[in-house]
Amino acid sequence: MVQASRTSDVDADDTVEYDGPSGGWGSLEGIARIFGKEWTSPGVLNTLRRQNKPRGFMCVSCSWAKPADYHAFEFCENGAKATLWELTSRRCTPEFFAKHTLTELLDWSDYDLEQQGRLTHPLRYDSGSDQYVPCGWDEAFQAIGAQLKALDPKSVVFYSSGRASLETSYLYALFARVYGNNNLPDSSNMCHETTSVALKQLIGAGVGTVVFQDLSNCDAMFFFGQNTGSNSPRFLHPLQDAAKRGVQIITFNPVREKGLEVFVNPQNPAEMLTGKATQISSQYHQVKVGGDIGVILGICKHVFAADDKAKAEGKRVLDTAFIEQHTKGFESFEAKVRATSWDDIEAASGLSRAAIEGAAQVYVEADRVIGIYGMGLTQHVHGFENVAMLVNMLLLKGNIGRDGTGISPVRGHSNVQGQRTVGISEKPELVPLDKYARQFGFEPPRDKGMNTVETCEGVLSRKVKAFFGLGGNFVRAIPERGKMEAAWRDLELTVQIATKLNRSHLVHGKVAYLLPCLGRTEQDVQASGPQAVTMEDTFSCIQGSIGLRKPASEHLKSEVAIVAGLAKATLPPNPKLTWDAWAGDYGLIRDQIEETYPDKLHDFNARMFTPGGFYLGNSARERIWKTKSGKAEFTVPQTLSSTGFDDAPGRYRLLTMRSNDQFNTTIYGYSDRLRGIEGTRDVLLMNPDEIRRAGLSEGQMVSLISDAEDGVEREVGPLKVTPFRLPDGCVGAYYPEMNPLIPLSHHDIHSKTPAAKSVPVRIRA
Ligand SMILES: Nc1nc2c(c(=O)[nH]1)N[C@H]1C(S)=C(S)[C@@H](COP(=O)(O)OP(=O)(O)OC[C@H]3O[C@@H](n4cnc5c(=O)[nH]c(N)nc54)[C@H](O)[C@@H]3O)O[C@H]1N2
Ligand SMILES: Nc1nc2c(c(=O)[nH]1)N[C@H]1C(S)=C(S)[C@@H](COP(=O)(O)OP(=O)(O)OC[C@H]3O[C@@H](n4cnc5c(=O)[nH]c(N)nc54)[C@H](O)[C@@H]3O)O[C@H]1N2
Ligand SMILES: [Mo]
Repeated sequence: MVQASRTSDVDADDTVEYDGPSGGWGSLEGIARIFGKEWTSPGVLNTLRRQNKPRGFMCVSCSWAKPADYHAFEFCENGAKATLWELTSRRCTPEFFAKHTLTELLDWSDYDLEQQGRLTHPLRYDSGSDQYVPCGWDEAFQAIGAQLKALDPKSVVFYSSGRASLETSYLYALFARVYGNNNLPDSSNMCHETTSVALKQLIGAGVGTVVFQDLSNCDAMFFFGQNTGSNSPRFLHPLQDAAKRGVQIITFNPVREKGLEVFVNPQNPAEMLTGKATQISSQYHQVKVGGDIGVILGICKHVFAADDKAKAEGKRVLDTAFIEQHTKGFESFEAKVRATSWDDIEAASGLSRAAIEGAAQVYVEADRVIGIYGMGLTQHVHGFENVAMLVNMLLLKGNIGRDGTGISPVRGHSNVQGQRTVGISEKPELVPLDKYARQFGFEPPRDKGMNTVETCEGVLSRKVKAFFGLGGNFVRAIPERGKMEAAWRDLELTVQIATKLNRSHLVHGKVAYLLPCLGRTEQDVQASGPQAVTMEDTFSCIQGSIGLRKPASEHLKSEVAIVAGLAKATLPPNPKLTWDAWAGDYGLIRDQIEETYPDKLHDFNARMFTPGGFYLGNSARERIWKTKSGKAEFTVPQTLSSTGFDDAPGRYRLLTMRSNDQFNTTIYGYSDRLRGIEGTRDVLLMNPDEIRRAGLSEGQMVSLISDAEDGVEREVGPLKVTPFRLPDGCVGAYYPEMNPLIPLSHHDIHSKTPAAKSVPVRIRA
């Protein structure tokens, strides 16, 4: 095996570990294990062959780029799993619901619920039998519409998960606003909201500045808290190319993630036969959970020291011209960095000064640097500061707005970034409401709506009366499960639009509907013929997607048709709101989107099949800073730890993780192959020394209790103590099982993103 690490802080000997590379044969076996022979049948292979290609369909898993010069198979292990999950031959029919009450199904695991397969019929909750019973579409629309008309619009919430297309999202947001609110929380509120808020404030653009080509033009990449091997595996190809070019890849992650260590390209027969792996990270630093502010501050401190030295020789490390012309707040940032001691930096980060300086020297020497990150930075109480520190670091050497440089948040859901582009937001200032008013002849609500955490608060305080879920699994993805599920029962109305059964469909309001929709792989035929939809990837490129599979059931409707049907049944007639025509021809929806957003989405219908997608542009990439000051802004960190709580004896930092066998709350199976954890998700990961210090032993069953100082009892268990290479003081366990431990108030201060990566817990033996 290739030795990936130069800096390893925890010994591998006594821990569970997978000794294969990411990719390779293991990834093919990973697919076969879950789907058996089903996955190599011709129909399925033909579908997979069209995945992520021009005029094909865009993967329902992550939002990684769909490049114009694609591979023969432009899908990865987990993209294939996500597709196959939708293509399953299993069906969750009215007969299934006739056999099980919802109370009974509450005891089923997430895995078992989704294993029932695709939903086939629109369903209404029958309180007499405590079951879902089939109902007609029109009956559902009329009943929901009548109830919405009777409710105060401000008490209704329209959630969306980041999978719905641009066309659906645009109509959904329009429906909410004409109805009378901006209550449009989305999965991004639990995910990269930190990014949207921080980057908007600091560089004037709420999304990443990097484009796909930059990956081929950079000299170094700094990777913080993103698990490429499981969550965006197609990213491993450009990473492998970069590593082979000699690009320095410097990783900071409390977990030694396989995909960031070694990779065998499953599409390269020579690599597959010889097992020749590429080392991905040139340095791998196991930072303490919540230690990134300290790390990056240390990097910056070394940059200043190197700059002092260079000055003596008449040179500079800092890009002083850039700092002068383009930034604000440099002096106070510099003062703070110089004043912070290495002792404090080492304590906060859990890394040695030498290790941080080793990483920083790469930054000093590289001309073009990209900063990449995921949930490891965003899901903390001081997540904003995490992102701000990465911006600070990049600004020091003008690493934003040049080819081969920039900041690159790796977005999650396949269209989560796109939903924001077309109006899904609870923040009215981010949406061109005046345009909506003119275009559709109504007065849009101007007051701020509820985001995810505020929705939860509203459900608890009974201010929220009705909840719509456009996809997703809200009650399972949010924190504070105990209180939330109980309060959910008091909602007057819940409506879920979904492909598969999940827990959010069981935890329902007094009146409840479950409306089954087409998946993205399926053919969507409307009045004007077969339809296409569009998605935006993590690099701000928009591309069309066409499904060709026969729908899972003849009773399914498209998401567009469902939203249009609900809107029509709810809203007073308005000749400018042509819901039927829009549902009959999605090209007409794109015309409306173009009218609302002419700068970015002009010629939408003509450009939607541009190979590789068409680029929306990014002002910060052009060094136009749409911030309050008109400059890119340095931030002075107020703390070195992003956890938001103090260390205390017996208190651990819990990081909640995704396995290689899951997509968010969808559990495909019980193998976290790349981490060597097999057969169960009920584990508590901690390093062997920590196990001993806590007086525990390997294999012992324990539970975790929340250590928030709010007096609420929260406990999850039993969990099996499992030795795993993690820094001292940190423990790991799986999302969503651990969500009951996260207090609702434990979120990023600025964006309210739940702080799922550093939760204060204690162990109960
Ligand atoms: N197969 C698959 N693909 C997915 C998903 C999925 O569940 N399964 N989910 C999709 C979605 S919605 C999203 S948002 C993305 C999520 O993708 P990621 O952003 O990769 O999110 P996570 O897997 O939650 O964890 C990120 C990494 O952060 C590390 N980490 C935790 N705490 C810290 C810290 O304090 N500092 C640092 N530096 N690192 C830390 C963890 O060890 C982990 O490797 O993936 C998307 N793609
Ligand atoms: N502790 C902890 N909590 C977290 C996180 C964490 O890392 N740790 N991560 C957070 C993040 S990043 C996110 S994005 C959220 C995820 O939160 P959500 O996006 O709400 O959850 P998902 O699990 O992605 O939703 C899965 C469900 O979507 C439905 N579905 C699938 N495909 C379709 C479709 O095409 N149309 C429709 N209408 N429905 C469909 C299926 O019914 C499936 O059960 O969770 C957050 N919660
Ligand atoms: Mo996400």
